[in-house]
Amino acid sequence: MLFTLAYLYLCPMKILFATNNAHKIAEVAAVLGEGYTLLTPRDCGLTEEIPETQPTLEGNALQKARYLHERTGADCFADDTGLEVEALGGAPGVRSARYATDGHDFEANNRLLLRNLEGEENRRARFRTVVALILGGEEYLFEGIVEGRIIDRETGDEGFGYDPLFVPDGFDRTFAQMTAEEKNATSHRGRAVRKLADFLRTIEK
Ligand code: ITT
Repeated sequence: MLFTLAYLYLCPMKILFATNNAHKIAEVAAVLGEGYTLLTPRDCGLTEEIPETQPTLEGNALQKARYLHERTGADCFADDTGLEVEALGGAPGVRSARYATDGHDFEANNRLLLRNLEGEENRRARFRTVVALILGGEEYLFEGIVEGRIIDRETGDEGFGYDPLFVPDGFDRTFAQMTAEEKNATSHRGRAVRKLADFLRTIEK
């Protein structure tokens, strides 16, 4: 652990991402590109689930980033994402991971979403990502939104979570029918992380 922390300080292009979600790591690494190496909590010897108990995406993103920063002292960032469905008053929103169960059961979440939208004509929805960055002890937030609609059955095998049910505006395919590059080009996370990357580039100059 000491070696990892020392290594972090010596290599400024390495940055800690407060997630254990492998899909997110792959998406964010692709957007940040070769200039950055992402490290995860596991790389710092932290294997526990990082708490996210706040009532907002902003609160959870900050909570996750602070949790990691307090334990490592390193610059780091976290992302919290929610699917906000218009006809459900913005649900599942901040509860997207635990919509159907206590765990991250993607299939159960998707089934419950379809059940709750049965017979509903308004299928408008959006993904919203908030990225919280802690850099040099200062906190920064970046937001990314993609508007779209929920279709009536799961379609596609790529991505994760609600991707098989979400068709972004301007497309006739779900995120789960897109390559990682296509999803990143329009997605909530892609948009938020590009803002993060632009900010990091201005700081480096
Ligand atoms: P970490 O907290 O460890 O980063 P997580 O899976 O808990 O990972 P979030 O709290 O940010 O991630 O996301 C809540 C849920 O929203 C997640 O479990 C998925 O069901 C869904 N979700 C997040 N990003 C998504 C995406 O890009 N596509 C589809 N569903 C997504």
